[in-house]
Amino acid sequence: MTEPSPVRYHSEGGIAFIEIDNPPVNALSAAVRQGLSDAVARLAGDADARIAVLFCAGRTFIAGADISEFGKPPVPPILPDVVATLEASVKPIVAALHGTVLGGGLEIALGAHCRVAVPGTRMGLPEVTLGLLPGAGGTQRLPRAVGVEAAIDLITSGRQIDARKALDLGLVDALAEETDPRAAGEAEARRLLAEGRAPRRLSGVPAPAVDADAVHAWRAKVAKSARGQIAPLRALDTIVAGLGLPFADGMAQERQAFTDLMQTPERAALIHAFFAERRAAQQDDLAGVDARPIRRLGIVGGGTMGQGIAASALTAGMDVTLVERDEASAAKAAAGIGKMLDGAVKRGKLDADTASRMQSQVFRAVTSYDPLAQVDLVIEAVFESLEVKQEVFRTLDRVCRPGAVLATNTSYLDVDLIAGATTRPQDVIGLHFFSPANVMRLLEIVVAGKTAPDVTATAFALAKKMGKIGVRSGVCDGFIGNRMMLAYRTAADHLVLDGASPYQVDQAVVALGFPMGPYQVGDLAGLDIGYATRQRKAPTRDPRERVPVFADRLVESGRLGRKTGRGYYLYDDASPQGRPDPEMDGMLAGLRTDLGITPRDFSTEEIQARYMAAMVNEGAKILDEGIAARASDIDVVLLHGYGFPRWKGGPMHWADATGLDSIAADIRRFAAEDPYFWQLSPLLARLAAQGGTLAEPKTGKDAA
Ligand code: 3H9
Repeated sequence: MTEPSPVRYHSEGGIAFIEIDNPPVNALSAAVRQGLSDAVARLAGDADARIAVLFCAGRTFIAGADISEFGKPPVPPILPDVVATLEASVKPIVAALHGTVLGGGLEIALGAHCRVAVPGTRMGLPEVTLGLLPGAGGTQRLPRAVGVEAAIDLITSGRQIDARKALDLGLVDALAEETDPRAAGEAEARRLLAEGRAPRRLSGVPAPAVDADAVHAWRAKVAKSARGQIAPLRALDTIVAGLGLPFADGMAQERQAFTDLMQTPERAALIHAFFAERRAAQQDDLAGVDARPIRRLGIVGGGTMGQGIAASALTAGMDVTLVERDEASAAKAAAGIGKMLDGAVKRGKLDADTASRMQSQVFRAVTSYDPLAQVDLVIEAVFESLEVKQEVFRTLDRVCRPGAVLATNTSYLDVDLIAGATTRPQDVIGLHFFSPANVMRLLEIVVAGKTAPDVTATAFALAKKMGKIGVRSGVCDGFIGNRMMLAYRTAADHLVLDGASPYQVDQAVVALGFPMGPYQVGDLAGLDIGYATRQRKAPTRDPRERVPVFADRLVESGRLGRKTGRGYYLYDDASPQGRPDPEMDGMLAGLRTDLGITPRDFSTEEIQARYMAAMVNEGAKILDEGIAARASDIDVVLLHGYGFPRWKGGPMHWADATGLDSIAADIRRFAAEDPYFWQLSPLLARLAAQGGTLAEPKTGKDAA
């Protein structure tokens, strides 16, 4: 039996209605492409129809090509041909837009002869965010619709614009007042019929003139912001080259560029990241488990983290009660949250009235735990000490209603031990937000030994409600992200002990695509935090563990990082982002002499190999121990919490793409010098030997 087409055709009153119904986002699968071509052919022969309305069922107009088809052989009809067929129609076609009109969806709309958008429609060409460029005429038709500069801006940034902006640019012809796309399209079609308007084809519009200076400036700008990515520059070149060519030739070179980019590792990595983010929320063991209702949120602790969580929850429409220890701290927290909401207003994320209503009506800062008796979920965000947190949880256990979810925002501590302080460990879970919590999208959901399934489901529901990406982690020191960070930071410290300068390490890491190196991050966070942890762990430290004595010396001489104007770097008015300290080399040389270390030279490649190997090795251990359920979850954590370059897909994807055998060989080589730190993950060793991948590790049983 053949599947019904996802494209329906129906005509009445002189108008043909072409409706795409391909949930969830009307992506342009092979069946949709075929259905659209068939519909245009039918329109040509339909004696009753003089014009057509193209619209979509469900929550959005077409959100693009079907990404899941990428990397596979293309199935005809290919999208550029479908757009050409649509544009060639002798009867006008009105595209009626709603939801998010993206990528190939916008290219289809550009092939139509008129575009009308309902309120709330957003549109863009996000292909560069997937390592591609618009490959169905977007680089050729968009400049003809909106001009060269606006087209370069939209295509090389991949950003979305709203319908009002689209109207101003000339990307849409009209804004509808009604929200139903079919009705909006019909009204527009009737207007065009009354005017007797012929189809207006963008391919027939003369290409706008190119201003060489402006293009030069754009190139410099894109090269800077695209750092490490090839698609944005290729897109820019494709737009500009097309302007000097006949339309068909412009299309041919766009196709070539699209096909070239499709073969790149950046495209594979970016699409991996796209699906990894969505897969993180899929939890097979929670199928059919209902989340508990969460409307009212409690927060204990109004420091930077508590404030960020509060602002994020308020923006998500939740009612928030924040507990602080005294009036002054409560007032300070409230003021901090007010500032964050004002920032959201300035960035256009929130309107001013809503922000002020949130602060006066749905938010309260209190100094007693009693109001927490009303909340559905409470997040503890106090000082990172097990004793302090256990005390908070004993109080929450006394105060909160049965069934309330009790969450800790600890970033390292044992959630089982925190849950053990209550009489209801099944209600306790870790919710590790990242700072600033009102901006960072990552949320590690730490499921403890006794956490009930519906509590885990509630945590995922909360992440979704707050617009965050929840990633599940088991309990271990530092969970997924901080445990991995400790590993690669340690590898960096060993490099510095053995002869590299912190600046050389930072540069090598930035060259990999991270926004900052580990010592720049250290200066920003404050060097006293790591120092305190090292002091605490000193009595139980394994004697084989190498200590970054240089970091201790910095702190002991009062150099705590940016906040004191000196850390690894020097900070002053002339160099607010920091500049290398000329005394650093001398300090390190003296220290190596004291420790009896003969310094060695490390190349950039060697630094990068060690940094990445430490990260991958720890990730493989995390996967093997079941702390993370899948490699892609680890990638999402590093991409969204630790600045891992998105166009490399995350450390696990990077490792699979690089080859596990070469990484395992590197680790064995490093282990010859330091067998304690460089203990090869058994999973990595096995996969390397079998030619397997971390993305699909065979379990012990399968592998046998
Ligand atoms: C392109 O168009 C190339 C052309 O220029 C040239 C071609 C020749 N394909 O995000 P959500 C799935 S490149 C396949 O959770 P939201 C998604 O995986 C494309 N599947 O919802 C998820 O599945 P599941 C340019 C897709 O409401 C489900 O839909 N377009 C696609 O938060 C719901 O997605 C883009 O880059 C797709 N194109 O956000 C747009 N899109 O339920 C990419 C989504 O199994 N998409 N899915 O996990 C988006 O930005 C968001 O999905 C959107 C909805 C804003 C549309």
